[in-house]
Amino acid sequence: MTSPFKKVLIANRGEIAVRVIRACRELGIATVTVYSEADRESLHVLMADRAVAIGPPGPAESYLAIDRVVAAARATGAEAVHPGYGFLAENATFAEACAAAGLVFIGPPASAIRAMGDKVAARRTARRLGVPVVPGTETPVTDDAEAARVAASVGYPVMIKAAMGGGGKGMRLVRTAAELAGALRAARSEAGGAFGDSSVYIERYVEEPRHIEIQVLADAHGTVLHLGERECSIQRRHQKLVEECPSPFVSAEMRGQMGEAACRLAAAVGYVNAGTVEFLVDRQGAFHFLEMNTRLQVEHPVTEMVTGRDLVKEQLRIAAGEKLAFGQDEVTWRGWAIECRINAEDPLEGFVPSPGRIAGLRVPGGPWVRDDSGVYAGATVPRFYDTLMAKLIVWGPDRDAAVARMRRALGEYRITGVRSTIPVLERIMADGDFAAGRLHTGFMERLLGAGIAGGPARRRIALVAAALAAYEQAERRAPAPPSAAPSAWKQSGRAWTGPR
Ligand code: MV4
Repeated sequence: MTSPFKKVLIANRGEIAVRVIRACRELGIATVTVYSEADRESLHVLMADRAVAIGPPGPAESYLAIDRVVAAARATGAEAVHPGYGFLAENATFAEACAAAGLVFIGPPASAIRAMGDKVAARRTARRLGVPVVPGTETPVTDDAEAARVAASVGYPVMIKAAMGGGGKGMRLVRTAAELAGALRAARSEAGGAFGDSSVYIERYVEEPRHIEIQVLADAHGTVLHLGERECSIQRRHQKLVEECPSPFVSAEMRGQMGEAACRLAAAVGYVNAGTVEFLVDRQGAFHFLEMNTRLQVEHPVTEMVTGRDLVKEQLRIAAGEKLAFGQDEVTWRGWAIECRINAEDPLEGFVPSPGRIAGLRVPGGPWVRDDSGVYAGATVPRFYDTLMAKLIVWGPDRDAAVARMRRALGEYRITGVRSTIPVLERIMADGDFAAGRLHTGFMERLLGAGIAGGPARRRIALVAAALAAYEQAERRAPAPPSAAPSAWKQSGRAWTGPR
């Protein structure tokens, strides 16, 4: 078998850079990574064949600096660049800069990135193709009167979203006409600040939606196919915590319909490489196109485990101009996979980042357990980047087996030195609604609202209120010193590792 490339530069860091290095190595491709001063001893640097220092810790001067990344690829003789996710992965200017420097961008054409980057244009494309979209505007809304007309016609509540946004940033829920003008102003200024474009659009609000996305693969020879769905409804503030494949809600018939819609959309914008089409699914089970992510996603491993296809290898082969070696009828789904995101965050302190040195680390293993990690014992989690340290992925013959295996694996996980999301992941896996597959986007609010212990929610809230009142009274009598050790309450919470 011939390698798609001889040498690839990975323009990323952390677990995804490691994931791409692994695929390259199995294909006989030499790897180069870039790194910032904060990542001198990070795992992707230790694992790559070569690593190039590109600047200070701030992403704007390193991982987002197009000229520095391109220069590193040229200097090391790389033929192609894999952007991972985040950073420059959905930057059309970067894709063009790679091409101008004679480098293959391992991702879609710049034109497809742009076509999907503008969410209003993407909605229009979907509608033109007969792909269901949430009722709303076909062009960005400019003045208050027009917004009021649109909102009244689609019906309240509505959502205001940034045209160049995505992933939930800059969204505003508007319940009544009276709130509209203020929300519009706030959304515009937020969008302008975050995306450099203050255009916004309006959609009818879908109550308690589920977030289900379709993985697509397209080659440069006109084949577009899908690898089914991922269920991503377990999120907190638009950060996914748990993903699974398949979704407990999706029948073979619905998978076929969503998959066909996703492929049609990808084909219409000339998509090539791996991409993901996001849908909102309402309580009646109807799906609506939301947006397309023109990159490899964090949660891609669950699709790999169930379809048996290596998405990063497919990306490399597609970028090298190879034809997809299988057809839609050869894509099959076997068993169930679940992914948990192990973030350096403190779930007992509102999920604040918990960067620092990992003192101790013991990762789970055993049958059908996959550890996609960017860290090691002794490594430092820098404070400059996102908090994802590792992903824990398990496979089982059915959903119950996968949940049991994930609970077993989380129970084996030990990380010291930094706080992690493991305790909250254990709670999700132990939850009755989760076990029953009753998932929706309000799941985490309900779970976190329920507090640390078990029992009826209202009683626990009363209990916490009483404890707080007693604490405040004690505090007034004897204020705690500023650097006091964590209270017994917090310590017991942190020590809690879930039902065994
Ligand atoms: C919505 C919605 C309800 N109605 N759009 C959040 C992420 C971004 N990609 C879109 N999001 C939503 N869009 C309409 N018209 C509710 C959400 C939403 C959500 C979606 C998926 C998963 C979790 C969520 C949490 C809050 C809001």
